[in-house]
Amino acid sequence: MDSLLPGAAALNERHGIAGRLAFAVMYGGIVAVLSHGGARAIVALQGAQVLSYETPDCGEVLWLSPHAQLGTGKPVRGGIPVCWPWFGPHPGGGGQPAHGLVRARSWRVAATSAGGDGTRLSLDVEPADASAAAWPHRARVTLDVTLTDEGLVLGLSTENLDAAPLALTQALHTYLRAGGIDAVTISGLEGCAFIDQLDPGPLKREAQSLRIGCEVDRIYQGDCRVITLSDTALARTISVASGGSASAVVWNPWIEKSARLGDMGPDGYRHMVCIETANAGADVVHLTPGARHTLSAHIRAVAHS
Ligand code: TA6
Repeated sequence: MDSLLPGAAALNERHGIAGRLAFAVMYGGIVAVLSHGGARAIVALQGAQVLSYETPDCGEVLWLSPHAQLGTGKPVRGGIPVCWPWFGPHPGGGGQPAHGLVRARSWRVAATSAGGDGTRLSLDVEPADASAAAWPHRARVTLDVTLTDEGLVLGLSTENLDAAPLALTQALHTYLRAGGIDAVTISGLEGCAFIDQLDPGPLKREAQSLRIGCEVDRIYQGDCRVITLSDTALARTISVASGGSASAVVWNPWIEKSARLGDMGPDGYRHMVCIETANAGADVVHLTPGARHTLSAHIRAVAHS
């Protein structure tokens, strides 16, 4: 984490909003705690990563590794990691980190606000100079997190500051909490073509709603704008609605990969499913000089009546 990062007290002085938005130290780093209408969200400045989203009716919506620790130089597993300016392995290969350059970077507080419609935090980051080799572009990237009565809304905006066009893939890599993997059904992908990352080859097509009973790693292409996870164990349905996207990712590492990852906890794979709002696969964002694109995710949890 950047040593120049101002402390929580200084951030509260400048950006805190009584009863709505406070900065604190949690998980070994500085986080913003957003409150609105009984709901709460926790956002780490490291990686602009949402670590928690709780609602009065449904409790914790997101899954977070039991080993979550900020300031280690490694991304935290869980919550909503920001994958930017590439999704997955670096397009050019080589020793670049998976899922881009900003997950372990310290982001800057750009603005905060609170009103009847919600509580909002804006964070931005200048990609490290070291990125010049990995991604030779000048761009401004901002994450807006808004906690409202209708859910948690994220907007990941990229503005091309260069005189040349740029190409971008990205994702809001949302880890949803599940009561039990055998109790969840994923809908909204029926009929969508997908890249099976575990079985590369021609596109496959989703025939029906999805149950998870093995490792799943799929990049869906096309109109998958509202994906829902129905959870009979937690008696709730979580919806993820996207904007600025023509792709989505569904991932569960299952048993063997979880063991290899080492930060999933003893049976973490049974209690999470990633439903990721993305520009991935063939869904590449091309920005001309001065152009701006926003990838948005609206996450909402509703208790079963
Ligand atoms: O979004 C799915 C995926 O690309 C998987 O292939 C797996 O690598 C996952 O992301 C987690 O990536 P990470 O770099 O956070 O371990």
